[in-house]
Amino acid sequence: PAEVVTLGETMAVLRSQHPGPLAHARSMDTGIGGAESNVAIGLRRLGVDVAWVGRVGADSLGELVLRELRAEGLRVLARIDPEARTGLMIKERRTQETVKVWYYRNGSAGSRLTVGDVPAEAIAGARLLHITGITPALSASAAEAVRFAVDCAHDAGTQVSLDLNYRSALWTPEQAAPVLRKLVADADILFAGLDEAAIALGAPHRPERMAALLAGMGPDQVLLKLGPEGALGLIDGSEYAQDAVQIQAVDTVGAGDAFVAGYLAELLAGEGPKARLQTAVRTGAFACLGPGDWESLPHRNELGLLDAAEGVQR
Ligand code: KDG
Repeated sequence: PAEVVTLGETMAVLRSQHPGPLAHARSMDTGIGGAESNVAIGLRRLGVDVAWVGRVGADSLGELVLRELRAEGLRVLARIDPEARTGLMIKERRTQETVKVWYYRNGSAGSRLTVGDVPAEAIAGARLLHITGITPALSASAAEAVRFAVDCAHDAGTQVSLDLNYRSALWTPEQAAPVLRKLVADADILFAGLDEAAIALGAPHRPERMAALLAGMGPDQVLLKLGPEGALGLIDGSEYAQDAVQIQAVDTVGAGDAFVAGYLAELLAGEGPKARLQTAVRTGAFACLGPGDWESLPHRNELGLLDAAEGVQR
C-alpha cells in the first residue's frame, strides 16, 4: 500500500512565458498544478510511495493531468467525470517578481469529489493522510469527502497532515474559519502561513503565540511557514526556528507545498525535527527556482545542489 494518501483537485495550468499583461501574451505554456498533487510529487521525488485521489473531466486537460501525475510515479486513484470539465488555472506573470493566479474551476470535475471517491482501505493502509483547506472550499460534496477521509484515518490510526492553504478566491475568512478550525482539531500535523493561522484563530498574534494556540487545538506538530524568513515549528512541545535558504525566487507558487513535502518525507524517514525543517526549507527554496508549481522540486540526490560552489557539474 501507499505510505501516503492525499486527495484534492489538480487543474491544468496555462502560464504566460514572459512578464507583462496576459492580454498581450501571444503564447502560453501548459502544465498542471494542485496543492495536494504538488505535495505528492515532492514526496515521491524524495522516495515516498504516494497515492493521489481526485477527479478530472473526460477531456484532454484531464488526460494531461493524469499523464503528468503518473509520469511522476504517483499511484493515481482518479475518477473520470463525464459531466464536468477539468479545472483550469491561469498564471499571469505580470512583472518579473509577481504572478497573478486566475481560476477557472467553478463546477469543475475536481470540485465534484464525493465520499464515494475516497478509498477507505488505502487510507487505512497508509501511514499518513494529507489534506488541505482548499478541498472543503470547492463544494459541499468535496467538503464531505475530506471529512470522511479524516474519519477513515482516525478509525485506522493513520496520521493526518493538514495544510490550511486558504484561497481567498474560493471563500471568505468567515466561511473558512469554522471549517478550518474543525480540521485543525482533527490533524496531527499542521502547516500554515501566518495569515492562514490568523484566519483559523480568528485574530492575528505573534508567531510563537499562534503556534501555541494552534497546538492547543490538537496537532502535536505545528509548522508555521514564514516564506523568506524560514519557518517556526512547535513540535511535541518544543519550539524550533529554522532560517530559509536564500535564493533568487522566480515564482513562489508551490513553495508551501514543497515545504510540506520536505517536512513529511523526513518525518516518514524517521528523522528528527531539525532535519525535517532543514529539508523543508530546502525543498521550499527549490520550488521557487522555476516557473511551474512543482517542476523544479528536488530528487533526494539533488538536495545539496543549493550549496554547490561549482555552477557546472560534469
Ligand atoms: O500551492 C499551490 C497551489 O495553490 C496551486 O498549485 C494550485 O491547488 C492549487 C490552488 O487551488 O490554488
